[in-house]
Amino acid sequence: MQIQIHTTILVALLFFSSSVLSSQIVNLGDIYISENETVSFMESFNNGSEGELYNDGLLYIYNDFTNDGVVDFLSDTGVTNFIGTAFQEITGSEDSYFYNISFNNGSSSNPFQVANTISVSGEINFEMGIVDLLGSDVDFYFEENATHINGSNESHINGAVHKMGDSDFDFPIGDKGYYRSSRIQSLIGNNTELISAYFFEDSSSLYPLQSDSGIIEEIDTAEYWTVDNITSGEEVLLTLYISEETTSSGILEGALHTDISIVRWDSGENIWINEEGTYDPVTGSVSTLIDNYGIFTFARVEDSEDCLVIYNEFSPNGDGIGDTFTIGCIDSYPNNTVEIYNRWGEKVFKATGYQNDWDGTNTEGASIGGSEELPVGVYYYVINLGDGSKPKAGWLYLNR
Ligand SMILES: [Ca+2]
Repeated sequence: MQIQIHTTILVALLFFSSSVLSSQIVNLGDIYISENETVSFMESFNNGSEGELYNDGLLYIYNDFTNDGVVDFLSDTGVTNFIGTAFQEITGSEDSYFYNISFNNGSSSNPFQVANTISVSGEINFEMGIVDLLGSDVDFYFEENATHINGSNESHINGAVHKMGDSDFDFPIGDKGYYRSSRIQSLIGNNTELISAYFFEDSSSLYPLQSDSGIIEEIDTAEYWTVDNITSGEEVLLTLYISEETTSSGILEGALHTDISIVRWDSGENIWINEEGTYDPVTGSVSTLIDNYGIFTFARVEDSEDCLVIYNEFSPNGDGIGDTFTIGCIDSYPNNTVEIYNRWGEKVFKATGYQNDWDGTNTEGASIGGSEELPVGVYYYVINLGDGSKPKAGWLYLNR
């Protein structure tokens, strides 16, 4: 039996079982790990129904972790490190609340087996090891403004991730060893909870290609995402990334990818709906505004707008090359409106009857980066052609 407690545990009541095969730590009291303190649980840790564990310091968990009581934090400082050398079960009857988490276990591809609800409010560092959520009722919550780093094929969440609040978010999700993030952005806030998961599964029998309009030519049957919005009816910009490893080869044909759309399975009609989308060659992604939710994947559609090309990089530096944001054939749509937003969702430009003349000037008084000459960076465009078609939205890169 080893337990390393480098500093004082306040009011701790620990019972140690004597069995060598099933040695574990059972907490029936209060453990408070303060900032700058380090505690390690070498054996299985069981937080009993009376137990309370608050981590504001450094906690290292080398084995299984069961919470039947209270696991929480008091200040925004704690880091809980799951760092085993064999499978680690994270389970129990009560939800566990952490500030920062690090997952780092290279003992197998899927070392983290999670069977209870986990909430993170700070940052998750996906160092090594896939986090498997066991069962459809196991939830993983990113609280408002929680973030993550280092997501990869080797480390991400396999299951349904909830994201609270309306900040931009890349869901750190994947399946069968592929990290396949979905990205959501609320250009206009008010979203309180979005949920997404990824499935690297053949969807052709569950969701066969049938569409009402007939313009969908081929579906990506190799993979799909679920995206659900608890805030009914709110619109978000959904971005999905094309992958040569997982996306159907039929979708990847062609060099320009201008015919790739995002499609949504309508479970009422049992058909795929074309949600349209614009391809971003910089990130290899397709973005579209959605206000209906469910199952999404890529499709190839009839390319009916050969002339309408959105050049989503421009360099307003006065050298005469690409100095304005240019949309091919925009003059065919005289009733168009073009809106540009910065990363914080503030409008920086708006035009009706746009004529390819915007030079990166802030015309709407946005407060962040709000000098007249907008800073280099990523912006978002929303283009409404004014012909009854769905508005087009995506990323815009401003260089100088
Ligand atoms: Ca230029």
